[in-house]
Amino acid sequence: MAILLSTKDGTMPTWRDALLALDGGLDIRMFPASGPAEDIDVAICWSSYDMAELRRYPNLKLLVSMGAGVDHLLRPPGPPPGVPVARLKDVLLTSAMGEWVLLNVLRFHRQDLQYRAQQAARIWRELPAPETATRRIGFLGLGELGAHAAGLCRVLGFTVMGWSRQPRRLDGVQCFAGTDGLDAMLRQTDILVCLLPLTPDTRGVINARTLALLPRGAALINGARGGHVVAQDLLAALDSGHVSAAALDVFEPEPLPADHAFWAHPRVLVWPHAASITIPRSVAPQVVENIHRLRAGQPLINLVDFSTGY
Ligand code: NDP
Ligand code: OXD
Repeated sequence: MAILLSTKDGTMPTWRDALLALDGGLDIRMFPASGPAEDIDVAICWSSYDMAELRRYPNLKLLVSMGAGVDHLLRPPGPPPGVPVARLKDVLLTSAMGEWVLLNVLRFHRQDLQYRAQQAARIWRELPAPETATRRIGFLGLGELGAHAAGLCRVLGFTVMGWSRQPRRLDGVQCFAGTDGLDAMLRQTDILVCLLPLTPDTRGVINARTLALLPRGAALINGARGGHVVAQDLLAALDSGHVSAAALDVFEPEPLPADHAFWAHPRVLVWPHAASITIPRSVAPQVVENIHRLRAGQPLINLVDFSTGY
């Protein structure tokens, strides 16, 4: 039994060492040196991996995402039939996303883009300072990341709302669900934060229709996946002034092409999918636990529900 590791460039040895530190007996093969195909029972992959390749391993029993998202593993051709997929849930992943969301919420709330533009023009001018409680932050997605980031915004005193698939109850957060709930939340959202998984239901959720529901001057923060945003619709909303600014960490495709309008847009903050980066030593315990559970015939943890896609 062996583990196939295929990670982002350069991180493979770090992943291998983090797993071996917990169980020195693991047989870890770093792609493409996978050895005999029959040996592989677990594959740990990121989006650069060619999923069709997985069909080569007849004894594959578990596929592990190297991130919280699993859209890269589920899109066609998807995992081989019958092979479950595990995602990562990790305190450092969650807290780093919280920091990134807060950074951008505060930039927009405190009009940092306007002050930077004033600085470039050497303009000394005080802008109106809205109270925190009057700033309404709407979260798309109230899962591991969304619920945590919403909690941070609440602690700072913002008015916080959130939208999920199933109705949720979160302390101090006004919760919405379903299509009607989405529209109702958007109509009162000054800063929209997307932390949804990318699924057939959520692809393109930020589009001309939904952006138009936001109050004029609202801002967008997308830390989820590029496929959630219809880029041309966002650019049109930015150019018309309906959307005042956007902080974007994720794009479709990635890397963001050099000639894409987002790069040079004065009111778009571009990040290179770095809002929250998986730290192998932090996530290794849950991966090793799943490997042990699999081989002992025990129930696996953090499994993806194929019926919802996350
Ligand atoms: P979770 O699975 O824990 O939470 C997903 C949330 O989205 C849940 O609240 C879920 O609703 C909601 N949701 C899913 N589908 C729908 C829908 N159709 N309508 C309304 N709500 C929906 O995910 P995480 O919080 O862990 O992660 C979210 C995403 O963040 C990841 O999938 C990944 O794409 C992205 N990510 C980005 C990173 C980066 O660095 N940029 C790093 C890590 C993750 P319900 O509560 O009802 O289930
Ligand atoms: C993730 C990511 O899904 O890094 O964890 O985007």
